[in-house]
Amino acid sequence: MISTRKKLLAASIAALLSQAGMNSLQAQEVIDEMVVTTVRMSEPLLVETDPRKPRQPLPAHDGADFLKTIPGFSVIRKGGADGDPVFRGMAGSRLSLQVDGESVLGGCGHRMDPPTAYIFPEAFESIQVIKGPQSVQHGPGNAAGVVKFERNRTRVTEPTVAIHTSALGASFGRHDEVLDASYKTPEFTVRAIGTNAAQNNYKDGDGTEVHSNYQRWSTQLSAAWTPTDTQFYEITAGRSDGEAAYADRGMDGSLFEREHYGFKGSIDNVSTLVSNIEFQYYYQYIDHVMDNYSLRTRPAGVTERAMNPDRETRGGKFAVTLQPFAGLTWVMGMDAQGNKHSDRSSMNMAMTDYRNLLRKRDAEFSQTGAFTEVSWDYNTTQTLSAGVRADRWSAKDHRSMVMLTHMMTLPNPTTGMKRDDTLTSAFVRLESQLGDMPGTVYVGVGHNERFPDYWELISKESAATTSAFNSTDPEKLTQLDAGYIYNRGNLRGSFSVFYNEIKDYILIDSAFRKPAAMMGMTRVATIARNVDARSWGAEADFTYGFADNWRAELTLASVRGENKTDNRTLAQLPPLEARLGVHYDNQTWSFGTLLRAIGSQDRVDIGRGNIAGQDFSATNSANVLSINAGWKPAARWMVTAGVDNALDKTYAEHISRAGTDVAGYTQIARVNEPGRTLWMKAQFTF
Ligand SMILES: [Cu+2]
Repeated sequence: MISTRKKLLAASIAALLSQAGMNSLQAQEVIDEMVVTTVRMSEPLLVETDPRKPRQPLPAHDGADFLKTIPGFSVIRKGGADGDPVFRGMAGSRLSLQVDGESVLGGCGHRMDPPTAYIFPEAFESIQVIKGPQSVQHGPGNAAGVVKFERNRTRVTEPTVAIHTSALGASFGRHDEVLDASYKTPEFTVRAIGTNAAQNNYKDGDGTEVHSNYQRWSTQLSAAWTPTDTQFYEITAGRSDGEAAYADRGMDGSLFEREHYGFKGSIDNVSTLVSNIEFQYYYQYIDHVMDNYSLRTRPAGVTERAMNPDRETRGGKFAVTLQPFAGLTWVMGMDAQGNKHSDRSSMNMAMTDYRNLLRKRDAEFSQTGAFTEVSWDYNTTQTLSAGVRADRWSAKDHRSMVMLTHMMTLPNPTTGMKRDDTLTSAFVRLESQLGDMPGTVYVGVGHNERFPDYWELISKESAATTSAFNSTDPEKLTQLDAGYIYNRGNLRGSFSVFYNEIKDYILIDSAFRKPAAMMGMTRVATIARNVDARSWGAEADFTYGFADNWRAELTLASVRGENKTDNRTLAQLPPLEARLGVHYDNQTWSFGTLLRAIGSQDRVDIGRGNIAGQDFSATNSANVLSINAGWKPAARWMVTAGVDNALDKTYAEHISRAGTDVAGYTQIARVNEPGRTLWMKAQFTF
C-alpha cells in the first residue's frame, strides 16, 4: 500500500516537473540576476557564486558576509565586520577556506580575525563551496566543507586592457571602492587590484547605536607569464590592513595587517596521459593588534591595554591530473603548510609599550598531506568519485606561562611539549541521472579527521589543567550526504541532506567551574574537551519562472545536532531559516523583494559552543523584508540599489555574540543586525 502511494507520488512529481519543463522560459535567463539574494547548488555539493555581483542583504566588505547568501551559511556577528562564518552549524577550522589555493589563518587568540577577515571578495571572480567532507584535494580538515575564493585566468589573443570598477554608498556612512585593472598580451599579464571600504557605527531597528565601525583596504599585484595556451606561471604580492570595533568584547581590532607572496604554475596537456600539472608556494604574515583605547573610550580607572599576536604561514602544493582514458580524471598530489604564532602584550601601555617588547613564540604547527582523488563517468548517466588523503600533523607548545586573565598568569603545564598525529580522510560518491526524471541525484559518504587548531590547543584550558595542548584529541567525522538537483525549463531546484556522527567533537565549554587559587573558591574557565556528537540537516532551493521575466525563489536551511556525551543539544546551531523572493528582470531593469524568515531557537546549551561563540540564550523568530532594483543601461554599466531590513526590524542572528558594556553606548543583549539600510552600487566593466 505504502509503496503504491510512493509510486503515485513519484509519478505525480515527475508529471509536475516535466510540465514545468515545457514552459518556454530559458533556465539561463532565470538565473542571470542583477542582484544576488540567493545562491543555488549547481552541481552535486557544489555552490558557486560571482562575488562581483551586488547582493542583498548588503554584506560587510569581508569574506564571511558574502557567504550568507548561500543556504546553510550563517555568521557569528561581533560588530560591523569580521564575523565568523558557520556552515551547517560548524565553525572555525571545521570549514576550510582557500584563497587562490592558499590557506589563511588569523592571528588573534580571541578570534577577532577569522580567515575571512583577510578576504576581500570583490578582488576575486568566483566563490565556490564544496559541501561536506566530499573532496580531499583542497587541503585537510574540511569537515563542514571547503570554500574557495578564486580569480579567473583567460589567455587573450591580442593586447587587451581590462578594467572592473565599482563604487558603493550606503547608510551609516558606508562606502566601498574597488578597482581591478589589468594589461594583458597573449604572453604576459600584469594586474593590480585595490579595494577600500569603511562604515561608521550602524544602528539596529530600535535606533540603538552598535559599536561596529570599521575600515579596511587591500592591494594586490600580480604578473603572469603564459608562453603557450597550456602554460601559466604567476607571481603575486599583496598587502591589506584595517581596523574594526567590536560590540561583544572589551577590546577592538586596531591592526589587521596581512602581507602575502605567492608563486603558482600550471601546465595543461603535458602528455596524452597527464592532463595537468600544478604547483604553488606561498608565504604570508599576519600582524594583529587589539586594544582598549584606539577605537573606544577607556573606562575610568582602567589602564591602556594592548595585545599584538602575529602568525607566519608558509605552504605549498603539487598536484598531477591524469586522464588514463576518456571519462576518468585522476588527481594525485601533496600539500604542506606550517605556521608559527607569537604574542606580546602590555597591560599598562603608560608603563610598558608593547612595541618595545620582544615577541614571544607561543605555538608552532605543521602539516604535510598526500591525496588522491578520482572521478569516473563510467557510463553516460553515472559518475563515481572517490578520494583518500593522509596528513602528518605536528604541533609544539612554546608557552612558558598561561595567561588566565589580564591579572593572573600561571606556569604552563605543557610547556615545550610536542605532539604528532597521522590523520586520514576519505570519501566516495555516486552521481546519477534518474531515468526519465530530469535532474541528478547523488549520495556520498565521507570521513574527515581534523587536527585541533590553535584556538583549541593553545587558547583554551583543559578540564584537568590550565592547558588543553596535550588533552584535546583530533575530531573524527563520518557523514552521509545525499541530494537531488533539478534543472529544466523554468524550474530549477536542489535539495541536499546530511547526517553525521562525530567522534571526539571538540566542544568549547566556557562555563566550566574549577577550583581557584584561594582555598574553597571556584573560578569559571573556558576549556576544550572532546565529546561524541552528531548533527543532521538539509538545504533546499527552488527557482520558478512563473511568467516572462518573472521568477519566484525559495530557499530553506535547517540543522540539528546532539552532544551525545552530555545528552544535550549541540550548541551554536542556527535556527530554521527560509527566504522567499519575487523578482522581475528584463535584463535592463530589475526589481525584487526578499523576505527572510528566521525561526526561533530554543535548542541551546548555555555556555557551550565552538572557538568563535557560545550559546547564552534562546532567540525569537524574526521576519525581515528587503527590496532591490537594478538598471543595466549598457553591457558595461550596472547600477543597483536596495533597502535592506525595510521595516526597520530589531533582530539578531541566534549565533551572534552577546553585547558587552562599551563606554558611551547602550549595552545590547545580543549584537543586533543593522536596522533599515539604504544602499546603491554602480559598477563598470570592460
Ligand atoms: Cu584580537
